[in-house]
This record gives sequence, C-alpha cells and structure tokens, in this order.
Amino acid sequence: MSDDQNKRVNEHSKDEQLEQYRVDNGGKKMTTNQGLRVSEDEHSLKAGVRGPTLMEDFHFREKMTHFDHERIPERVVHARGYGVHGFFQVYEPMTEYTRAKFLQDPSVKTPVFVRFSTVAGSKGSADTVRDARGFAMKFYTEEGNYDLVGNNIPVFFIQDAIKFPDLVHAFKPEPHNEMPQAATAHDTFWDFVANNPESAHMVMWTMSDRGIPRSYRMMEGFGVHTFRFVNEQGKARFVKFHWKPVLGVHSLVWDEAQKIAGKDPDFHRRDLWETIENGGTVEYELGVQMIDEEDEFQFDFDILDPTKLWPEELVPVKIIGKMTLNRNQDNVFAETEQVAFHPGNVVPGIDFTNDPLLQGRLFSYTDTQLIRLGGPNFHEIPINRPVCPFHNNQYDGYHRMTINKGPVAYHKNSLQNNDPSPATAEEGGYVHYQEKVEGKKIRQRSDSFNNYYSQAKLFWNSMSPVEKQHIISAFCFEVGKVKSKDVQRQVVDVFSNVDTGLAEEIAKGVGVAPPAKRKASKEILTSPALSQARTVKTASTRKVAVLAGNGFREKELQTVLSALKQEGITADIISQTLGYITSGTGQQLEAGGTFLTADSVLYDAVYAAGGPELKGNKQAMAFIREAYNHYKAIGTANEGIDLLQSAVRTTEGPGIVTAKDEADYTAFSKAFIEAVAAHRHWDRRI
Ligand code: HDE
Repeated sequence: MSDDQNKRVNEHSKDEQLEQYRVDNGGKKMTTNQGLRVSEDEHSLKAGVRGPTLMEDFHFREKMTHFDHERIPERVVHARGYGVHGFFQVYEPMTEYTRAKFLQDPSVKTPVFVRFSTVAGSKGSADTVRDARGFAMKFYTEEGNYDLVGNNIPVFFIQDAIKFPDLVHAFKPEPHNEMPQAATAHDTFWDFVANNPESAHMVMWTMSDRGIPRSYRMMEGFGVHTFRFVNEQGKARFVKFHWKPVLGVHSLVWDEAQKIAGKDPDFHRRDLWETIENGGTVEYELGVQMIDEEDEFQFDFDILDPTKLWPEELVPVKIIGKMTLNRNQDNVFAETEQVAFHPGNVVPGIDFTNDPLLQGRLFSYTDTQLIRLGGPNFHEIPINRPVCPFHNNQYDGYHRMTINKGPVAYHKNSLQNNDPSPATAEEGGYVHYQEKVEGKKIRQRSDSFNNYYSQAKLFWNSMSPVEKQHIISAFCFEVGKVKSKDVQRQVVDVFSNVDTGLAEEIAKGVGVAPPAKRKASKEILTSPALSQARTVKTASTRKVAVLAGNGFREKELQTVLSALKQEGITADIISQTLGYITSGTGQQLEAGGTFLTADSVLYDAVYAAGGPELKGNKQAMAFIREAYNHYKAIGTANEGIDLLQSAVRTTEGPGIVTAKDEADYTAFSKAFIEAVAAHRHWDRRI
C-alpha cells in the first residue's frame, strides 16, 4: 500500500486502492490458496476408483474447509443491503460552519460508498417490504473516513439506546416460531408500540408511503441525530443532515409492494444495479439544518430527542452539495457485506451531541463488527480502508494484513523519535468539542423528552388525503394481523392521542371498540415538506411496459418508443413469446419479456400498442388492469384501446392517454410521458 502523504484524495482514489485487490480468473490456471497448480478438480483422491477418500487430499480439504466457512454472521439489523460507489462534491466552501476538509473545496470529488438496506428482514428477504430503509455512507476523505449512517426516516422509534435490543426483539420474527419474516405486522411489534409510545411518531412514518419506496433512488436520507459542526475558530452549531433525491420522493402502493416481493424480491437492488450498468447515475443533494448553540432551548421540543425532527419551515434546509453514485460494486460479499460503518467515524469539524441514542450507537457498531468480521482488523479490509495513510501502535489480531516494521509499538518512545506522534489541531488532529457537562449519575430521561405525540400529529396533519388513506390502510393491515385483541385495543388507544379520526378508522378496521373521544387539539400545525405530494416529478429513468404483438403499427410504435427514449424512459416490449415481433409493414422488434416473465407491478406505466395479435388477450388485459388499479399511467392506441376497454370498462380518466388511427403520435407520446411523470393518478376512481 503506497503511503504517499502528498497525494490528494480524488474521485478515483478508492477505485485505485481497490484495484490492487481485484482478481480476474479469466484465462488463469487453477491453483490452491498456496499457489500450487491443481491438476484435477472433480474427483477427490481415493484409494482405488471405488475406494475411500484419503486424508492426504490437501486440495479437497482446503476447498471444503473454505466452503464450510463461506458465511459470516449477517447483520442483526439491516442484514439485507446493497452497495454502490460514487463521489461527493460540496457546492461552496462551508468554512463558516465546519472545518471538515471535504466540505471546503467544490473542485474536490470525495469518493463514497453507500449501502442501502432494509432493517427487519434477513439477508435473503424481499426488498419491497414495509420497513424503514438504511442509508449508510462512507466518505473516504483525505482526513480519514467519515460515516454518515442514516435512515430514510428522520426520526427513530426510541429515545435511549438501551431500549434498542427490546425494539429489535419486538419487530424481528417471533422467537417461538420465527414468523413473520421482514414484517412488523405481528403481535410483538405492536405490543412494543402500545407499551412504548415514544415510538408513535416513527410508526406514523413507517405506516406511511415512506415505508414502501419506489426505488432507493427516490427516497430521502436523514442523519436522524443532532450532530455538531465546528469551524476553525472552534465555534459550534447543532446540525442535522438530509439527503434529497434529485428524482423526488416516490413510493409504491401496498398491494404492488407485496406482489413485487414475490415477483422480484431483488426489485430495489436490481433497479440500482441496472441504472448504473446502463450508464446512468443516481444523485442526491446534501442538505443541512443548523441551529446556533444559543438557540438550543428555543423550540417546543428537545433538539437532542431523536424522535423529533426539525420542521423545515422552522429551520430551513441549506443545500450544500451533491452525491453522485456511478459505479457498481465488483463483489457483493467483499464490499456490501464486509463494509463496516460506524457513526463514530468522524473527521475534524464534525462532532457529537448528547443524544442518548447516538451515544449508545457509538458503542454498538464496533462491537458488532468484531463478531461479524472476526477480529479487530476489519479496518484493513479493502472496502473499509481509508484512502489516506493510517499509523498507530495497534498491532496484531486476527487477519492482520499490515506488516509493521521495527521493534517499537508503543507511545511515548525515544527509540523512534516518539513516532507515530499525535497531531495538533492545526496538523489535522481531531480535538473533541469541549462541551461543558455537569450532572448527577442517574438513570432517567429528561422531562423535555416526554412529548410523544405532537410531532406524530404534525406528520398526520401534513399528509394529503390520499397519504392519510394509505396510512389508515397500513394500520388496518398491520394491526389486523395482530392476534391479541388486547394489543389491538391498546394500539387504538395510543393512536387516539395522535388523531381521533385515525384511531376510529383503525378500530373499525380491526373490529375493536372505538377510542374514547379526546379533546380536539387546537393547533393544527402542518409541515408541507413532510408530504410527498409536492415532490419533484419527472419521467426520467421510469420503466414502461410496451404491450405489443405481431402486426403492430410501425409509425405509431416507432414514434412513441423514440419519444420515451429521449426522456430517459426504459421501454420493454412485452409480448406472447420472446423473440421478434413483426409489424404490418415487415419491421421487426425484439420482445424483452413475455406475459409470463414480466409483470405489471414491475413497471411504472403501461403502453398498450396492440396489433391484431393481442386482441382479446387475457394476460394483456390483466396487465393493464393491474396498472390501472395501482393508479399508473396507461397509454393505449388502436387495438390497445379495445384491450383497455375490456380490462377496466373505460377508456378515459386520469392518467389515461389514447390515440387512434392517423392520430398525432408525437402529441400522444408527450401526453403519455406527462402522465408517467406524475407517478400516480390518485383521483382515478377504482
Ligand atoms: Fe443502527 N445498527 N443502531 N441505527 N444502523 C446497525 O451495525 C444500533 C440506529 C443503521 O449498511 C448495526 O454494522 C443501535 C439509528 C444503519 O452496514 C448495529 C441503535 C439509525 C445500519 C446497530 C441503532 C441506524 C445500522 C448492525 C440504537 C439511523 C446499517 C450491523 C441506539 C440514524 C449499516 C452493523 C450498514 C446497523 C446498532 C439505531 C442506522 C447492531 C444500538 C437511529 C443504516 O451495530
């Protein structure tokens, strides 16, 4: 490993560093792990062709031993994840607020690795389950690795880390029968919620559309905790981090999410992988909310309470830079599985607060890596190595890769001029922010953490009518799966503190007595930023299923396909069979899927081009009906219109675009693309 102090970190630094570990087996002779060439790899060494296997067979023993040890413990939470590389660039120097070097120079592209994940499910569970999503970042900066280990929801279920094992035990499959997988729709989770009402706010988020994102590319990320920015002069400010997806925030509908879980459990990782394989990029802007130290107590919530967000209307989000993801990992185990995040990996200029959840996390992450990665040298694994040099007196341990030279492994010393020696702040040494701390040793929570419902209410009040309906349905589904009537009643009671109407709907849905009437809250405050209704809307990168068969109209299809392409929309031709379909005038197009291999739920919209072959085709009708029921854009032309009519008994309505015969297909394409960009057409009557 080169130890060139003068080399500036750039966008490619991590890639170059990883390069020396990449191995391509193409054209190579097989060897043992000792480098010995292997002459035979299909038969173990035996005493005679029908005889016993011999102990002497070192190749068999090595191969089998390695295989026996291929698995490492999966993460206890966030087991299912997917990583991608990219870089981060700040828009303008942040010198006024922080001394962090990677936030100073807009020309510097800091390499990053991001791991997106679900929380509850095992490593092999489906991507589209209702859950929070992990949004964990590693910035490989020239001052060392900075990890921003966040979620797609800005608040957390609990206020103190000591409750984390309880929370996780409650949402994981129940221990006596290990069911259900990757779902909170069961007794123990809702029992936890009912008895730990601090979780009410985050539960509102997980029951909302945020719990079922359309894509990792279309969800926000949040650092959740309050951190500190500290500038060169030592002045500190409280800070919260936000990632804003350039494509806007979009979600699936629940029926669709459940079906995708079966049709394509890899839906989100595939979406990410394919976007980048096809040459696309994934972009998020980094935003910060800052509060001056003097204003710590100016809010009607405690800014250290991780169940509270800072409404954007109160504390604006300042957009400070952009992350661009543009390179897929080479090997999922080496990178996604072995990457080890830690909220305690910080750089000068970024500091902690006393948020009791954050404080507990600072312990847990190292502890977890020790068991998962089998020893204290996980920082030497390629994906975890900083791109800047590292030197200290930490030696030995399992899987040590560094070969430290010389006899001196202690500080202070004279034999080696006291090297490696600590750096001053001016030399880049990390100096903790000198927060004054005073208090009695006590196991208690601050009274300022006791308000569990006001922001759950704020969230509810900020939702559009459609979003509210989705939340009600999600509660009715989840609590409806709970077997204990008592727990169901308790849940209704807890959420009547959020909104009586909501609690009444849950009670109705799950068949328990309605909640006692509560006094209506006077303050109907809203935070428009919490709703997805006004998010960015674009058709770019959406996927459209084009239903077509032999005899299709060349002019129609060509015009529409090229318009879709121009907008950056992926169009897959779906037909009866794979292979080529032929237009009435002899033009050929290749079908990328069939009604058996493709499915309506895997697309953002459907365009039924028709052609005589699909006339009366029941599978095509089912395809369209499903898209219709999921409020997706539907474009139909000519015979396609008949399919639509048979499928849903109408040919008009929100998000439906049709064209016949010699119509202007450019105008048709434009209208269809607009309908796709709208994401969903909620005012459609289903
Ligand atoms: Fe984590 N969390 N967490 N967490 N967390 C882990 O670390 C923990 C919390 C988050 O893609 C574990 O390496 C405690 C909040 C993400 O590799 C573990 C508490 C937030 C990931 C752990 C929390 C997160 C983890 C399991 C309560 C959002 C996946 C495997 C104080 C800000 C990182 C691992 C990846 C992973 C502990 C709460 C985000 C056990 C004790 C709040 C994105 O160490």
